[in-house]
Amino acid sequence: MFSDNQLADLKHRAIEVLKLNNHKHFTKPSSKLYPHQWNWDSAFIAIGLSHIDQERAQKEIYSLLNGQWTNGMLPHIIYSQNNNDYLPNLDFWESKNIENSPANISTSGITQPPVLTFAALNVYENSKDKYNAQKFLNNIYPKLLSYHRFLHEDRDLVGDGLICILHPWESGLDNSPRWDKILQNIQSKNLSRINRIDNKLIAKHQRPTDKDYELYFFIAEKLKAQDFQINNFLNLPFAVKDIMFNSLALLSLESLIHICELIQQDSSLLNKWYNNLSNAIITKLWSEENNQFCDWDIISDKVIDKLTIANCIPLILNTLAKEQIESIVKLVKKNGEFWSETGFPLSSISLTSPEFNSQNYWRGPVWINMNWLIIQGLEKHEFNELAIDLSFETIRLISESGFYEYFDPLTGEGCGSQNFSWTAALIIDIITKLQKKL
Ligand code: 2M8
Repeated sequence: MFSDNQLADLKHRAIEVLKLNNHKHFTKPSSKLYPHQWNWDSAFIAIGLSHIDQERAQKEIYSLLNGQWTNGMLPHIIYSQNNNDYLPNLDFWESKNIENSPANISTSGITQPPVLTFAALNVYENSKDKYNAQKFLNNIYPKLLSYHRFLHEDRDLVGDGLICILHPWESGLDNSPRWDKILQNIQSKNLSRINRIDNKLIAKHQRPTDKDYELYFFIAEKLKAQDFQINNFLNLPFAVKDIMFNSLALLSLESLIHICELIQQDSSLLNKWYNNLSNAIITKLWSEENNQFCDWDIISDKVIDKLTIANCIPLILNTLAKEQIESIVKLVKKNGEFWSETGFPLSSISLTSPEFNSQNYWRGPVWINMNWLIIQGLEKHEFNELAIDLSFETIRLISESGFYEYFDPLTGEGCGSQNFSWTAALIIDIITKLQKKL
């Protein structure tokens, strides 16, 4: 379907995108729309970089960890100074006033999906200079451990082993319809109008609504008012056991246990967290009624039963039952819920869902990190042919449309920002692995 030269050429173009977005020790998600360092973006970016420049991949992760708080929290944004072209800007979080935050770095006060530890292990595995990579793992291990302690202790709000997110931004899938009901139920007279920058750079219909933004700021203000420390979750506007976040935390924990073996550290505490989280995902976030994994809203104490690609991300886990694997594979294959006969896979929500919108952000478009995670899951459970088909469709989409942030699943049209870093980084990973197989 693609010649060796075509694959090499696309990879070369992807490397150029990462060069373009390189900023000192990290890579911006895109140069104008996202001019700072983002948490899970950097993890995906480090995976791509690990194939082409080990030193830079390691720097990407060191830079992210520099923003870590003393309670282990890894912020979703680490701000570069002197750039006020993004909202919320660094002053909004007032992180400098908070004891836990790093002294000389401005960060947000919330986190993002935990891909970092998985990425760090990938960087080690893809490295040429293993001596240096081992040193890297030794250096970052205490920070990774404290990060996971934060997730498994501070964010296990109910005490059942599952991690809670406190803001739609923490999910990474900001305006996913999974959050609609919770956001609709927030009754407040204190919503302030936000003078947005994002929708002046990108077509309005491709971004969240003004109301979404008002609610995002409102929820963040509430968290800020309590210094991002949670005493009573019932007072929070938003608290969810997010199925994708928990699956990524388990994947990352598995990587941390592996890192422990590589650098000869004791992993007994990690094994305890692993067993708790793994059992909790399988028993508490699997809905027999819907025959799918679901999120849980802890404030209303109710299941969230939307069907989005996030509900399929548990496929990356080792610990699923056969029926659970089969039900996800049925959803993600061609002519399933996310891949139409004539379109491009995988849409971010079910193509038949009433909320489906082919160009609006996380409410329909294809995102390359979602395809990439599903490819990892398919490979893990040996659906190799489907993994290769999805890899080639992802390559086709980018080679026809460019390195966009997201894509219309019906037409393939590129949406959001151009020259988007994780699109470039993950296609480097996909192509490199295909080149080894073919
Ligand atoms: C998007 O989120 C930011 C807020 O964090 C935004 O819309 O301004 C999301 O797609 C998120 O997952 C991503 O990490 C971030 C940067 O690419 O952009």
